[in-house]
Amino acid sequence: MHYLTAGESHGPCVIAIIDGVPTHLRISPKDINYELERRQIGYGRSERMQIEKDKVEILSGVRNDKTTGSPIALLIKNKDFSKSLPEVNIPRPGHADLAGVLKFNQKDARDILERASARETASRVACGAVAKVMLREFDIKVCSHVRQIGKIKVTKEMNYSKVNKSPLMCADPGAEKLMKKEIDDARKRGDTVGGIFEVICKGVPPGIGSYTQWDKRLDGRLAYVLMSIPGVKGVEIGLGFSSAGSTGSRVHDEIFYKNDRFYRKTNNAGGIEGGISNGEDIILRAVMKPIPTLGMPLKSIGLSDKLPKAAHKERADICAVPSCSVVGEAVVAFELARAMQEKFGGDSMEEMKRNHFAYIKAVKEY
Ligand code: EPS
Repeated sequence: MHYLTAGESHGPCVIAIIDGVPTHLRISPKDINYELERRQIGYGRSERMQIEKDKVEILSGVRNDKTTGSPIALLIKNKDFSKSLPEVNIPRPGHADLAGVLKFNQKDARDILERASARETASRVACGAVAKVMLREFDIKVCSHVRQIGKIKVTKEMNYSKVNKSPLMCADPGAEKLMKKEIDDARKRGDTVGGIFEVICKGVPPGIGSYTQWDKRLDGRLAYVLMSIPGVKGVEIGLGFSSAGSTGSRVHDEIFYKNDRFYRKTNNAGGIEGGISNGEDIILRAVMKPIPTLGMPLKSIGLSDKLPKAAHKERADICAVPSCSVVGEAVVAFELARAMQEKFGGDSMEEMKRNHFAYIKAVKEY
């Protein structure tokens, strides 16, 4: 299974093509629209989110609400479509503008930023929605929540099952209030804020991914897809960076056995050992940097005259961490579905489920 996306931020639409989805997966536009709508929530987004009301059109690969095995083409129209967009000649520090014009030999950074825009993540969420429906058939759930915005952190372990009701995807109402203030203050200063979100995968069987080759390691694959989201600058799994200051005896999760199942009382490994899922929840965290388009722009240089100028300024988000969290779920769900398909194979859902069932039985009888 893999996908490609196309489309620009202010072009007519964004598109995705998913190849390799098994037949007979029941999928409807409703499943995809639900996730698209979740991506559009968020305190701190720009007015653009009031304009767009993302809805998918399934153009191919699905008949009578079931996948046919053919490539699935998905289309989301942009309401804020414009044929005449102003040129951008002063690159924004932190954006793709400068590196992009140098790489592609462009004079107008508009040709860079229209595709580098995080608008593209709408297509990824559509693909992730298909993957989520597929994973559900194996009782696997992928969810997420926001742990930090600016300086404000969620410090306690919270019940994040109702996080969808929060405009910041935050499970801690006390922290959420302070996070909103952090965003409001940044807006007043002409500044932006970033944060940290956490993606959790529940119900993943042991044995997904492999240590046998570098590019088969599940931790590497999931970190890659998270790092591929615009603005993401770091990823950790389980205890992650804080394991550096600890010791082996405190970090590693001791092994127990009950009711035909190996299990752990801790999950510092974040559900992955040796590049393979170990049957515990997979826990990933990613850092999104503050948005680079600032109301009080940083110093830059004009592309044509090479003179010092304030960086380009336009309508932008103050904080997009909650949306990024939903995108994180999508890319993780897709990569996990891909790894599941590699493990269990199958051109139809029936075949894949048969193989999955037999494997789970063998693991229990081990
Ligand atoms: C983005 C800039 C803003 C965001 C956009 C990503 O768009 P605009 O330039 O039209 O105000 O709203 O995100 C989306 C459109 C979206 O759907 O998430 C950027 O420069 O990356």
